[in-house]
Amino acid sequence: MTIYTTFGTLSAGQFVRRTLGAAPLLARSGEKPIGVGSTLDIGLARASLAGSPVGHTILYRAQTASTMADARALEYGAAGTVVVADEQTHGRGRMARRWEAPAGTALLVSVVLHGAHLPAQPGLLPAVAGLAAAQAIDAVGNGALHAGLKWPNDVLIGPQPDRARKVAGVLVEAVSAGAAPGLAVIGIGINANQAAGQLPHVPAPAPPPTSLALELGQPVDRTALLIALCRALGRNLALSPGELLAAWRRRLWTLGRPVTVYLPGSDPLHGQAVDVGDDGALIVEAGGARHTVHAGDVSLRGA
Ligand code: BT5
Repeated sequence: MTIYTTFGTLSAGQFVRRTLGAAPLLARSGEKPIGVGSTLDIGLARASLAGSPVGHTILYRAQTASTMADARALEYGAAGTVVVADEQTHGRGRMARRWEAPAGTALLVSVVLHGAHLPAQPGLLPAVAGLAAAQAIDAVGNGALHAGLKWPNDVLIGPQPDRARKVAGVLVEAVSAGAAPGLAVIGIGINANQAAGQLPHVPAPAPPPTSLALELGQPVDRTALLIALCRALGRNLALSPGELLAAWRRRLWTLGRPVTVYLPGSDPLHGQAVDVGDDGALIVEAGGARHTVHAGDVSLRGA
């Protein structure tokens, strides 16, 4: 059975488990925001990434509605241009959801890609981006953090996959304009230095949020995280589809686990995630049949 659930056919209400309100996210009384003092050094990032496939050009916004909109407005501007913001007033998740992060605490990045910079299968862009986020987290965590991926777009931190917390999210927006080569914007939000009270309330079954600082017990350098992320994105875009899929499969905590897939307009599907296809779809075995899931929400269940 094949289930085609493109983002375009979803109604916003079908998957929104909770849309965050407009209330500002404040640290709990007496709790100091960990992120204060961790400034983004855009000059250092520009110098470190000069000539790199991703990040050769960095546009910085102290505040913006969404880096996705800024990157999209660049259209066919140089592929690999990065937009980074300290604060988003309308940060976007998938399917009309919100992405929330107090000013100066997170890494909020979008990258514009087109033409030869895109993988042959656009369905593999979440792999490029999710892997890069996990690799950047590895780099700043000096091996102390163990980041894994939950299909299609969550970056999680242990201890166990079904009890892991979401430290980052990936959003891929593909734009096709007639006969013009494809255009895509990759968005990545990494919770770097939020204190516990600065993270949004996220109801189950979505994974609870965390930040790198909470996991490490100390603030992280967002500039180092930005540089590591851009380098990892450039490396992943240069991989062959086979290499990319192999690296993604190794990081996907979803594979080999019991999962529940939330599909639009139908009952949740309970099964076993067995693989990802060449096009990035998740293959789930349930009720003796193989289901190919192209978009949706997946929660990991205890084994
Ligand atoms: C995502 O969507 O995880 C994609 C997030 C992409 C954010 C980046 S930031 C830079 C770029 N510019 C943008 O405007 N967006 C991208 P999704 O799987 O739909 O998850 C969204 C859900 O995660 C929300 O409905 C909340 O439940 C939860 N959430 C919101 N903020 C969060 C946070 N900071 N950490 C963890 N979970 C969060």
